[in-house]
Amino acid sequence: MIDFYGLPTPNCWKVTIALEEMALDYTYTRVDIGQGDQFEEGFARINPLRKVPVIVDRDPADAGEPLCIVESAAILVYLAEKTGRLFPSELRARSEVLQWLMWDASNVGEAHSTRLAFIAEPGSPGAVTKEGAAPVFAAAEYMAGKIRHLYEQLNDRLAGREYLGDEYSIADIAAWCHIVSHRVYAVSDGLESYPNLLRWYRALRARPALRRGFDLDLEIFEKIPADFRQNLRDE
Ligand SMILES: N[C@@H](CCC(=O)N[C@@H](CS)C(=O)NCC(=O)O)C(=O)O
Repeated sequence: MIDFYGLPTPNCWKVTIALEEMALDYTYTRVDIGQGDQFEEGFARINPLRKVPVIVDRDPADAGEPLCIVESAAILVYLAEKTGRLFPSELRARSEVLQWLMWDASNVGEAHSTRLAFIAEPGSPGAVTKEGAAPVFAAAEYMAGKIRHLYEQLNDRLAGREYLGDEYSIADIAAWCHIVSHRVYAVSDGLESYPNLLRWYRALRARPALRRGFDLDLEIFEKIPADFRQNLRDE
């Protein structure tokens, strides 16, 4: 059994989608970062970095104490190695998946959250401050340029291929979870300018296990502003 701590955010969907794709049993504990749950002492003992997602594997392969893992890319690799799924074993194929996973981990999440921080009205999801600091449009535009470049890189990679690696893998899950938010970040109304990316995005969205992972905690999701929610759930 895996204990998963998080809430509906791109980095957390990576984990719930992988858990669903790999058919692993898991519990869910909501950590409401909007309410400051990540700063509670109980949670800090699980993750001193005070971020989600976190998993605790109560049945690790070494049969030892429960094992706690943080950082979404590290969690994806851990789950893939535990199950032997969605991460090829052949040297070159494995290296390619790892490269795209690292490409995602080191570029995509931060670019998106920084862009959102600069466009969000104070107090709205993703805003840097609950009150005070106004949107900073020059910085937001700079980050939009960076994100468009990342979309172009994905679009180029996906020309003539179905997935980032040879087969569907943890690298696709990681990247998809940020691309699903393209409207929220107001970088693009749709993905029509990136036809390969759009085809891949839609094909993955049709996977039942991915949809189950993406449906994480719809109850809290209902509490975020309707336009924000709609921008995420629109097909
Ligand atoms: N690099 C980390 C990023 C984790 C992260 O930024 N998590 C956000 C939610 S998606 C968080 O916990 N934010 C709370 C905070 O920064 O106080 C990962 O990939 O897991």
